[in-house]
Amino acid sequence: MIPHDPGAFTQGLEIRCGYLWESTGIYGQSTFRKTDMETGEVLDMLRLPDTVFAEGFTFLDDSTVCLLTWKEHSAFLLNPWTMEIREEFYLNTEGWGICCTGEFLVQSDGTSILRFRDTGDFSVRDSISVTLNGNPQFFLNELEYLNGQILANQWRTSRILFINQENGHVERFINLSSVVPQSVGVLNGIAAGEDETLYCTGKYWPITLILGNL
Ligand SMILES: [Ca+2]
Repeated sequence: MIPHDPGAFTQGLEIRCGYLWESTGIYGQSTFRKTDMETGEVLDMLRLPDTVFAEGFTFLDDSTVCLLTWKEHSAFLLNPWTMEIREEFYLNTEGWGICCTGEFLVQSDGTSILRFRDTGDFSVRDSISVTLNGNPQFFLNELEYLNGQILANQWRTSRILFINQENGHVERFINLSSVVPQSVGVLNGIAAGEDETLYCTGKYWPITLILGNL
């Protein structure tokens, strides 16, 4: 495990270019952060406008981040190296989590639906309903894309779902309840390293867990 800012209301987590990147929420406190992969130290930070509640984010390429907002129904494009906002655009849905398959952006909105958006104009190209044994899985939150599957942590649970991107079926899930720190917020934040090692953290957690290859 590695240290994590216990004041961070974590909304998104991703590994890119040797750094662990994070977004945090709450009106007036929302940030996008570059952190050290071994120490968890915050190396650089963008403070977002007080009027937005930041949610998940993903990299479109090494120098472009797409970061969602919650009820503002908008998203920002950021430069993670200069911490500058390039553009804001509107999505017409709540933003919860987001990941990139390379071909599409995949976005959750707190329901059981995942939308596949064009990486150029962000229009909705497709959507899937996520089910486990035929039952819709609600409150899909932070996302990660790994080996053709979409990983989602489910709000208010300690579960990470492994979702088939073609049909929305949950092919398996892991329950982290035995390793989640006590007396802190919910699990939120899944990141995969280049060697496919999974990391996860949560809202106000003092640590980021290194889960390994699962
Ligand atoms: Ca992620």
